[in-house]
Amino acid sequence: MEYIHPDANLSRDVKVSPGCVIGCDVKIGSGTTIGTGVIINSGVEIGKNNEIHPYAVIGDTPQDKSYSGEGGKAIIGNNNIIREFTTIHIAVGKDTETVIGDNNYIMAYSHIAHNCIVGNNVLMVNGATLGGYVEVEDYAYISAFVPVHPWVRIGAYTLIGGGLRITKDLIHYALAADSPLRVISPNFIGLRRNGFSNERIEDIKKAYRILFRSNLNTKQALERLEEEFNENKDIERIITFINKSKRGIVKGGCMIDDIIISRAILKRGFEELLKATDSKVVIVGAGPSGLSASYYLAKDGINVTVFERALKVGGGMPGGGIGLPIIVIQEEGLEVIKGLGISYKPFEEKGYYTADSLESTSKLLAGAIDAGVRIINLITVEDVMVRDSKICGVVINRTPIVMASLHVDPISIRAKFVIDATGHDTEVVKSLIKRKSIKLNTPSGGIEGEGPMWAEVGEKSILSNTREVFPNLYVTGMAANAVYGAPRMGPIFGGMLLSGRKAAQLIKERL
Ligand code: 48F
Repeated sequence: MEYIHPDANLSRDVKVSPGCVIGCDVKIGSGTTIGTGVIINSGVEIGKNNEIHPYAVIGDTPQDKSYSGEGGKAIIGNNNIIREFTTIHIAVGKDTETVIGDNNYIMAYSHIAHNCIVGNNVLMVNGATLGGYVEVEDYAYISAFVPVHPWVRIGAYTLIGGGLRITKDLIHYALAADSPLRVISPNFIGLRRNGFSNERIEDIKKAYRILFRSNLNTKQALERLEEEFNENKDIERIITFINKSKRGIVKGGCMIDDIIISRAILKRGFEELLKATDSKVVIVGAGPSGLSASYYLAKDGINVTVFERALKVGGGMPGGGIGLPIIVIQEEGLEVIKGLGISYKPFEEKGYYTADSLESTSKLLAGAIDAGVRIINLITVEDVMVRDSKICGVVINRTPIVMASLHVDPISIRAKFVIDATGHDTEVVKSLIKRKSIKLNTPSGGIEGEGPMWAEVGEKSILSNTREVFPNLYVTGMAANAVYGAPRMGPIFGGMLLSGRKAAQLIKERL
């Protein structure tokens, strides 16, 4: 049997199921149904057409130590659905209220603490829990088992992902997820469902970008919003909401957006290529000699671009000898190795040192990049530019285009000096001498061709072969020996590094 206090004021058509207890001075409006075992305590006013499901407890005393029986209220509007075992408490403080508006759907096991203010059309999924004094604006969607910290304010049309703790104010229209909670984007689906036009959504998106994606702090971002949005009610709501915030707002954090990733790649990638179009020195090939030359030039503040055909840089260095990741350095090369912080070990025979080929490649590369070298990979230099019988740039194309032999035109890059560091293939020099009129600064006027393996001679001759082979075109590394007809030398790398350094010195003398 139910118990209804004689002083309770229920409209005539209110349906009360068995096992309910309804206290003194409770008011319940027409059309409301009350399920089995519901308890509604003194101080509660409920409007029309609400559905209150079994075992909900409405109007119990606040779970707040400061409450001393002063008798606050809980006021509930119309058309709410309040599901099983929901608890809603009266307010702390005389003449104060816990308020729930209209058309809210409060699912089973939810809790609305003392002094909360819940607007209209709010959805609280099972187990959502509002601490004391929480304010929830219209159309907010609070997913299952979200604990909301006392005093937090949740703006209208927001969505908070399931099980996530919210301890700061959440601005209007936000979709919040992740732990710790962050604003992912505007709640696009919620906004569209609730009839927001594309223009309104676009403006909200722009405002979010200013708030969460610019480098402005909140104060600066609010100023920018005020400047940029004139009489825009949606944005004004956000501004007012943030200005009133005492707890601070849930921040945007770093949002991962696929299109922003694309834009970042395109913008920076093209910026670098654009800068490369006017380089002081272009080095073709990011093998050891090319990287070494680039390092010594950039260290002196010279604008250097290295174009590398391959995906990976380092040329023949990372492969060491027969794929064992070890290279040999002779005494003379140690100075460069030490300068780059590469570790080395003396071998049993005097004057030979070994180093890890991967460490050597990485440190050489890092040294060059730190010095300011611009290295662009997957670019093949397929020709040179010549004016007044002098080299004045290179012609480049994307390696995949070249590999696929596609008929796609290349573009030109200006440079005061070019270094051919393409190794055995001497590709830059080869592209130059395709023209019959061209004569190189070699005994035959052409490429002399690389000699068979002979490290002793190869390492000695490489420095004298590192020179200007045609006006403004230098050769370094294995390309130098191949052009001037000296031997190859296998996995000994001191000569390559010193050759790069010499090429840099020769050019610096002319700048
Ligand atoms: O071959 P590679 O390492 O040349 P290196 O600096 O060093 C030679 C040693 O590795 C080794 C040796 C040791 O005694 O003899 O062979 O003289 O690096 C040359 C780089 O140039 C790139 C190529 O992918 C490699 O990474 N390259 C070649 N042709 C082009 C190019 C081109 N046309 N455009 C851009 N990069």
